[in-house]
Amino acid sequence: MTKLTRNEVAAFLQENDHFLILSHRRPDGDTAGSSAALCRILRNQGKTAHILENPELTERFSWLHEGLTKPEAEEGDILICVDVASPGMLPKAYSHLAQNIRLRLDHHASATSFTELELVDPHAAATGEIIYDISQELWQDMDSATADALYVAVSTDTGCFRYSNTDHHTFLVAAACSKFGARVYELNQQLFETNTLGRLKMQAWIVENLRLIREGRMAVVAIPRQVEQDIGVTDDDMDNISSFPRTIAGIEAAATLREGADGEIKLSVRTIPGYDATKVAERFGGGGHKAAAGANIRLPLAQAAEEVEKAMLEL
Ligand SMILES: [Mn+2]
Repeated sequence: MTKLTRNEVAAFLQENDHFLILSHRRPDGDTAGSSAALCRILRNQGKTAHILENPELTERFSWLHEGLTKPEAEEGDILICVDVASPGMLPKAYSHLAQNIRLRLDHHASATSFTELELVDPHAAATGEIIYDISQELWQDMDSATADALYVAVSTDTGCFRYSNTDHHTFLVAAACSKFGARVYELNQQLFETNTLGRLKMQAWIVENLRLIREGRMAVVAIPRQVEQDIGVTDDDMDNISSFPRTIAGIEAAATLREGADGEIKLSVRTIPGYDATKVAERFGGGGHKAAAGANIRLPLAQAAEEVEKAMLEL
């Protein structure tokens, strides 16, 4: 595996053609927005570029990929993945493509190198920041659709610029997005200022059912699938729900467990500076960032919650 600088990635993109961009499973705003922005930047350079259709993309972010996707990889495609920390983060349908990915653009501190080339910058709050830097090597201008996509990437991974990963470069990218026509107000309203009734009901359930540990400085909440079904929440309603328990005053670290349709437990850990969430996630084969990390656990929900609580107490 060879590590590339932003300049070298720009040169690689200029020298090649026929790109296919992959996003991660349970796509969030960063992987959806970064893949859309990269695809648009490449097309603006006269390249042929597509995003591989992500079967798990939900309504919240699917508009970003409109007109940019194709259903499968073709002979000769140059595969690039964005915001993908390990082969396990690829949608299951595409795990066989992992070994053919040429370039990985990512910002996860805890990650597994699996591509021929990579640019991984853990200091970037979002992969969108890296895409922006690369775009500056290729295209000083930006159209409004690219600006929207980059704004979604950067704003969602920083909780609308509130998380500890936010720095001057994050704002610089946001400022550029605004300058080039990103619908900042509309996107903020849509992504951060509105809640569905289902999401609020789920938050109420979490408040009633979370378990406080370490004298109330930590919380663990385990959400049975049946509860999600009874409340009637969608995946969009649950987007980044794991950041919610951490917003309760006094809570410094929170773990949220969700039971998937296949029985697999999805763990998400959120912490304030001074803690390392990856330490809990890595215990279960996952990873991520210091402030936000996750893993998939193959245990019954109650047992998984117990194991997670033990790991949290060791933080
Ligand atoms: Mn990200």
